Amino acid sequence: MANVLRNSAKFGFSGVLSQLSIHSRHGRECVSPCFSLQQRNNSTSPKIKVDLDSSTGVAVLRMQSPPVNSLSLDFLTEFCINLEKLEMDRSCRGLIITSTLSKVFSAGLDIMEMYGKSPERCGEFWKAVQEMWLKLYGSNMATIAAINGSSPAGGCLMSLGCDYRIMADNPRYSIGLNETQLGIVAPFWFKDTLVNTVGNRAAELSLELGLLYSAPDALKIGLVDQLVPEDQVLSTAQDTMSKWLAVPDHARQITKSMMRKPTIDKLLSNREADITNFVSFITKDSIQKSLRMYLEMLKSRKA
Ligand code: CO8
Repeated sequence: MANVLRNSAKFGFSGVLSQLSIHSRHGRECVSPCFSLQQRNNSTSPKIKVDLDSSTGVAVLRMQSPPVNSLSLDFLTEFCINLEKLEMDRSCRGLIITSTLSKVFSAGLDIMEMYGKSPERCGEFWKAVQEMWLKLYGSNMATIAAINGSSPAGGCLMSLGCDYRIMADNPRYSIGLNETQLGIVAPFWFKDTLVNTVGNRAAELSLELGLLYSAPDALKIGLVDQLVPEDQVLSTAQDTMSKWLAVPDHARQITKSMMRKPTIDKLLSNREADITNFVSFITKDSIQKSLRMYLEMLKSRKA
């Protein structure tokens, strides 16, 4: 599917749908799609697992919400609660975020959260997306994304929220803010975060074309900082973290705040308007129709 999205700039959203229907999906077993989607959304098992090593002060947060770690309201709530706990824990100085799933870091926002939902629910969802970014981008901890699979759209945003990104050196994995390919527009704070990471020109190309970059191409534009063999992503993140933690916390934190605060403040002072914009956009008939087509296509792939 990543290839489909990467290669479908010229087709737009409906093109993505038609392309999707002819691609295999890593041989996953086919069961009723309606049932499996609902089953995933209603799952009460933890979507996040956190291990804090008190001897190093480093926590590893593992996303474990099959099939693709999509960012549902439940997922985001759990993610934010865990982040807040770690933030308040004085023994925790560094955070590594990774995925337990093979081939996927996070598929981004959960599309089911944006289809057929009331404006109130959409607003609640969007507030949780904002919260995830605000907490991560503004974290006092040193943060590293250990990207061990594909990471489109909201998954890319989560990675960009970290201080450093290490990705598996696998050209089949992709990362990027591909929103325009789905006919939707990345909000200003997605854009700002990307500009802060890769610079204005690369961000402009990337956002307008909705580019998904292979891991090597992501390294070339600075979207990720380092590629390593797949089985070394986590250990490299741990080694790298020790370098970040060798810097005195207060100096690193003040510097991080100096770099990121203007971007954070921009969202904080426009938060309600941003929610209103999202709700009015996502509940438009035309956008809902596109989402419905997308969901029908997902079901038909398993019929
Ligand atoms: N949300 C919900 N379900 C998803 C999502 C998602 N984002 N992505 C995949 N799934 C589901 C699939 O439908 C499939 O379901 P089922 O098993 O029931 O058929 C299952 O997860 C597995 O998917 P794949 O078979 O495609 O898994 P692969 O391992 O082949 O590929 C990928 C994994 C590469 C992650 C692939 O699924 C992918 O590229 N997904 C794209 C997801 C996507 O489109 N993300 C964009 C979401 S929008 C966003 O994040 C920002 C929006 C900003 C909004 C601004 C508005 C103003």
